[in-house]
Amino acid sequence: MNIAAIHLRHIEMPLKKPFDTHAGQVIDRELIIVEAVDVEGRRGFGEVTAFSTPFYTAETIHTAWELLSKVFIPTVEWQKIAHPSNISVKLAGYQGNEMAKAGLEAALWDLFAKQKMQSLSELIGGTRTHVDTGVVLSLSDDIGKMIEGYQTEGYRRYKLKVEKYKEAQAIQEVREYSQELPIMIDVNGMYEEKDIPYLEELDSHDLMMIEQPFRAGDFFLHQQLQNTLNTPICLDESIRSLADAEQAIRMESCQIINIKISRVGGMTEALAIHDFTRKSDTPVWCGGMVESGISRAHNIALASLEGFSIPGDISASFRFWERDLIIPEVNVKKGKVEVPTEPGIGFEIDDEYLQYVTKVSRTFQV
Ligand code: OSB
Ligand code: MG
Repeated sequence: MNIAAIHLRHIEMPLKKPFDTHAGQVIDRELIIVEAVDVEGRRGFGEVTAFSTPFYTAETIHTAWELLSKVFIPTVEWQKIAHPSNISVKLAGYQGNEMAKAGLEAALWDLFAKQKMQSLSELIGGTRTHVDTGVVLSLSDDIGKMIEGYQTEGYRRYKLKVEKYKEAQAIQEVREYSQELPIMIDVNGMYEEKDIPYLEELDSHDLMMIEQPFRAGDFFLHQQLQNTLNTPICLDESIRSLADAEQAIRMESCQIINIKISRVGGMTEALAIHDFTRKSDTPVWCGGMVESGISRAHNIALASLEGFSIPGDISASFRFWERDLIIPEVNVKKGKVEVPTEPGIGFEIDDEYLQYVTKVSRTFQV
C-alpha cells in the first residue's frame, strides 16, 4: 500500500450533553484519530473508540495509545502491507485490544479504498444506496422531549438505556408519545441468573429485541433465556470475534447480533462475522460508540451490506455533536442516511476542527 507515515491524534470532543448508562458516563469524548498517509500523500482515517474508563470493555483510550505506539505500530512490517486485512493477521498474536487494532485497520481501509478510487461501501461489497437509521436515548435524556426532536429525522428504531428493573416505565413513556415507534432496550449486561423470571416478563412489551441481558462471557445464560423468551436477544459485549459469533449462533444464545467494527477488532473481522451470519440468516445491525463522523462513515459503509437488515445506532452527527470532524456532516432524512459514493469513507476531514480538538499528536515514519 506504499504507506509512508502513521499519525496518531489524541482528541477530546465535547458532547452536546452527557451520555449516561448504568455503568458509566461520557461527558467529553476522548478518541484517538489514526491517519495513514501513503507515499503520494493520500490520507486514510480511522478512529479508536475505546472510552476514557473501562466501563464498557477493558480497553481505554490510554491503553490503546500505549499499545499502538509501543507495540502495534512498531510490530507491523509496513512495507509488506498490500491490503488492510494484512495487519490483523500480523497483530493476531496479541490478545485482545480490539479497539486499538480496529482503529489502525480502519485508517488502512479508508486509504486502500482511496487508492482503488472506490467508495469503502463498494470495496467491501455493499449493496445499499441508503441505510436505515436508529437513535439511542441515554438514561439522563428526557424521553418525550428527545423523541419530539428526533421525529423530523424519522428514525426507524429507538434504543433505550434503562435503569435496572425500570424498563416498563421507560417503554411506557415512549409508547405514550407514539404507539408505532419500534423500541428496543440495551441493558449492557446488568442482569444475573436470578433475574430470568423478571426478564421473561419483558416479553409483554413487544420489543424489537433486548440487547445484552447478561455479562459478556456468559453464552450459557443467554441460551437459557433465549430458550424461553419470545423477544429476540441481541448480543453486543459478548461478541468480540468471529469465533464468538459462531458460538452464540450455534448455541442459540441470541437471534440477532450487534456488529461494532471496534469491538470485534476491525472491518476484516466485522466482514467475516457478517458473512457467517448470512449462512444462518441471523440478522445483524451496526452498533455505535458515541463516536465521531469518521467512525460513523465506516459504520455507514458496513451497514450497506446485505445482512444489515435492522436499523442500527446510525444517527445524525447532530445527535452528539455541535460540530463533527467530517464535511459534510451526517444527516438523516426520512429515517435514512445516504451511502457516499466518493472514494474511501466519502467524507472530507474538517482539519481545522481536528486540530482544535487535538490534545497530543505523534507521527511514525514507517
Ligand atoms: O452498549 O451500545 C452500547 C454507548 C456507550 C457504551 C455502550 C453502548 C453505547 C451506545 C451508543 O449504545 C450508541 C450510539 O453511539 O449511537
Ligand atoms: Mg449495547
